Amino acid sequence: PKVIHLKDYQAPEYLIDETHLTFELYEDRTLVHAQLVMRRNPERPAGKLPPLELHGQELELQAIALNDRELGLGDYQISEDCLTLQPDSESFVIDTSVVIHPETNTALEGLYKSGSMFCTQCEAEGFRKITYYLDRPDVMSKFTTTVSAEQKAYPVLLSNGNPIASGSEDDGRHWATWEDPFKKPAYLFALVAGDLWAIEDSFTTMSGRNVALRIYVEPENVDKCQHAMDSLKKSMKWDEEAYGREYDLDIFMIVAVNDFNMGAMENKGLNIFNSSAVLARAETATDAAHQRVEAIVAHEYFHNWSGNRVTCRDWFQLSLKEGFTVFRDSQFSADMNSATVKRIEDVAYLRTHQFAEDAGPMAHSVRPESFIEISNFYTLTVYEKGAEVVRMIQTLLGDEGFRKGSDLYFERHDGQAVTVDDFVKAMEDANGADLTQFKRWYSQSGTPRLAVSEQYDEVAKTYRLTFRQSCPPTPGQPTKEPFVIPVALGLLAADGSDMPLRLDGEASAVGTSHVLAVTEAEQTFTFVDVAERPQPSLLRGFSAPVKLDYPYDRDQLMFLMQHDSDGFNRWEAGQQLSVQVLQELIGQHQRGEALAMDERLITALRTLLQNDKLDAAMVAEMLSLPGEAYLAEISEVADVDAIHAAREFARKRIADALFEPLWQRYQGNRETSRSTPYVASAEHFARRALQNIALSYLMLSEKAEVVEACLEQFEQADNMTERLTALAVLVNSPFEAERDKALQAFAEHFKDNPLVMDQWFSVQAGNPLPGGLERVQTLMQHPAFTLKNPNKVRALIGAFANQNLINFHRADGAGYRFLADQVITLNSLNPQIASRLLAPLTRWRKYDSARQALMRAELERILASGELSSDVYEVVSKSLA
Ligand code: DPP
Ligand code: ZN
Repeated sequence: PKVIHLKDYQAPEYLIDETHLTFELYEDRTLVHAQLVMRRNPERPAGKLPPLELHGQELELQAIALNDRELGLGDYQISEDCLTLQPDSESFVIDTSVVIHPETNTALEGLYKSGSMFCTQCEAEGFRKITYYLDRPDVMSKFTTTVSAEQKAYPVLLSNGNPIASGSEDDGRHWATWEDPFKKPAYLFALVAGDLWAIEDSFTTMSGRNVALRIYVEPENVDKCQHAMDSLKKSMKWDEEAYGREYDLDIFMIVAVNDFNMGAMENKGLNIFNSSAVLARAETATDAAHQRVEAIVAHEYFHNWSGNRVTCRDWFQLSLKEGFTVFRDSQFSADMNSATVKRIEDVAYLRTHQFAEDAGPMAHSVRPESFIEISNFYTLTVYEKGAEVVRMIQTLLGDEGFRKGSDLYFERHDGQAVTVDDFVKAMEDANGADLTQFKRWYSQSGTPRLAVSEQYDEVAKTYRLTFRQSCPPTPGQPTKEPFVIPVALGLLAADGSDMPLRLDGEASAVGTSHVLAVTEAEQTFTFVDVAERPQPSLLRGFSAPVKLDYPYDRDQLMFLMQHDSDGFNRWEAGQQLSVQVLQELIGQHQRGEALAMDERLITALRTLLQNDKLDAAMVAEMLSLPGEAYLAEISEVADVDAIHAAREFARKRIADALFEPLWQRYQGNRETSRSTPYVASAEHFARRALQNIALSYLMLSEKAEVVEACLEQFEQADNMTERLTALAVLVNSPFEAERDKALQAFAEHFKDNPLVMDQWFSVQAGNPLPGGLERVQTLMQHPAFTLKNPNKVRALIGAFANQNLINFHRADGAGYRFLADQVITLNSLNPQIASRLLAPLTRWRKYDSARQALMRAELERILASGELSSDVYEVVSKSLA
């Protein structure tokens, strides 16, 4: 397999001004005719005409013509992924006809069938499975697309842009032509044909244009689209207000499909979504699913500017659009819901999963230097860390400066395919800033550590903070240069109030929360006029994606938990306290001692529960102990048994000690749920979150009244949030009869709803009780399960390997063997899903030597299992390197 390097980038030799496509869809084949109006790229050196190399994979070429002249076998060469010919003029037209087979395409890349409908997924390099083309994002073209299909089975025919013509034939077929007035790269192409219904709405843009909005779904799902439609309209308005970005076509369409590798895809004017990211209503989707729909609808919509109008020059620049767009959707979600809770969720996710990626064999920078298979780089690093990098730019430049920078970026590069450097340059130019050193965040991989020490001088009233930054070696990067780390901080007085901050050498105070830019390996900042010894509140709002190392003791953490004016840091203090307490328990378990827990954690949580003025969502977040995967990530050697035992012990201790206040909170909130209809809004999410975490603790008491309450909630709840939690706590409980009955009733009731069945699989896949692997193996035989549907794979196998650590890592290696078997099967069915599923095995260095050997052996077995896709090959070979 070939390694592709950023440093080898060259602009294309030829450009495609116009692309005219015709698709004839049949049940056993599809004919694609492409007419490409091409010319030599004036930006490449003049002279002899270079050969034209068109990308193409798995295409059956029927005919090819150059300027209307039919070409014969000697006129071109075809290899596995390329068609080469020699043009004889600066401008020319190529016509090709190919046959492709969407009906057997299980990789879900290119044109394929999901159920009875045809749909496409072209990002990153799927368009080359549709027709011969310059399938690279810096080739932007105007597309016209005609689709023809049998009218009865495929009444709806869609592509990008505006519909310009349609008609019927005598033979029962019909056709439609779409024209997209905006130049775009091929990865944004889309086509859909199916028997779909739409819900319709409209949006008036800030300049007064009317945009038709349509969400297309299979007929049985039209009652589950309203939330996505509301989210779309909110997104359109928000992007006008927050970024001054207006929508540009007359119509915006979303289509929901059941078989989809990703969450969704931002094709110009025709977004194609995984149905899990569109469909949501109270009875079938949880609060989390509602929030996910809102966020993904927004994300894809925001791509219309950050991705489509301004796109990427090459795939190494993927974070240009993804990091920026994730940042934009996180700002949107923060504005729509609770900003602090959104930040907590994002940081918890980043630290658990992206930090693990940074510490593993696939670690790469936000702008990678090389890849074998670009699909493997749609990663947490490119997306989530990429968003953190954009967030740090905003923190350093301020809100206004950041907006000036983004305005300049969109204005300067509209209609272009650009780089991360162009983005940063716009930020610099709009602000007169120098971000040269800052750009190391794009080129250096790994999670930096930031160690902090302090010194208070009681006589001089000065307070010194010394920062030491370092970054561990990562593959290909043994040493690193210092980053620019923005540290937002405050200093708390003994009464819990924020002290005014004045830095040595500055004339006046800078407020009570301030951003220091740490730029050197070691750097000291001195605050003056510090009246008393302060408690530092560091890295407020998680102002940089680093591992902070400051020796807080538990009393300090309890103090910050109560008093910090920064909501994120109040939560963070609670998390740190929990981590310390849990690590102590882990140590006791490892030494074979009886477990004894520091009761201060209980005291702190009791204080929280008794304060009914606190935001319920925050209380729920603070009651949630750090997850097992996070505890594994921060361990030197992850001892899954000790982690599980310690965390379960702590949960039980909390449940026993706080039974009364938890029971009160539970009952009060459940009563409200019973008497109010479901509303998908932040306030109600918060209330249900607290109710549900209370229930999950209470069940640990195994008291009859709690089991009864749980069953009542399971049976009577009018929404999936309450019902699914009740089911999950039953599944994880020792009440076998109640559990089996509930599982059966749930499956019977929702058997025709695949998204709900996904949740049913997930709840069981995550069950930590012994026998997890066998349960998953049995569930794979369930009629609702299939390896061909990515959502099912993720819901059952993915959830097992990623969330059920104690069962997946069982000491005999059966969990690893099982996962490797699935990867080997999926390698030929769907390489992208196979490769993603592999992630837990790549983390082998985190475990004890016996498990390391077992995990490596499975990776070796995959490597030797036959012909591997480039996706799986890259991840396995790098993991073993
Ligand atoms: N559809 C994926 C996303 O929006 C890739 N562009 O992130
Ligand atoms: Zn995206």
